[in-house]
Amino acid sequence: MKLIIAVVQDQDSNRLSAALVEHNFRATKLASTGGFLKSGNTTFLIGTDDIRVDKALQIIKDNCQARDQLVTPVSPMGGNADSFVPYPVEVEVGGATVFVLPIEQFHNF
Ligand code: 2BA
Repeated sequence: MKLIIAVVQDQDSNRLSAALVEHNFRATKLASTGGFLKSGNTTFLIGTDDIRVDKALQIIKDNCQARDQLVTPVSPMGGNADSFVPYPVEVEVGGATVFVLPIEQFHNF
């Protein structure tokens, strides 16, 4: 058995949730925050049999899209901030960041 941890954008979370249910996957959604952008994202915990991992990854891939997001850098620490112009920088936020972990034990009491 494996635990899939998938960090996805909030905009994709409902669609992904529905697709997982439709394909009979069990999942838990957690509200999370990206360390870099400090904006909300959604983390899915999906416990599944080894043979269904590829199917789950395909569903995640099909339902999550990469998007560009503008980030405005904070002013520099120290030095003269008068000449600092905080130009927004565009970063591409991935469709999904996925980790697949082995599960030692699974209990559903
Ligand atoms: P954030 O940390 O808010 O990152 C959002 C996007 O900002 C990233 O997209 C990446 O394109 C960019 N970024 C992140 N750190 C950066 C840095 N130090 N310098 C320049 N650009 C940077 P993704 O890589 O697709 O990540 C989307 C979200 O997935 C992340 O949101 C974070 O919540 C999670 N994530 C990504 N990699 C992770 C990891 N290794 N461990 C845990 N969570 C991760």
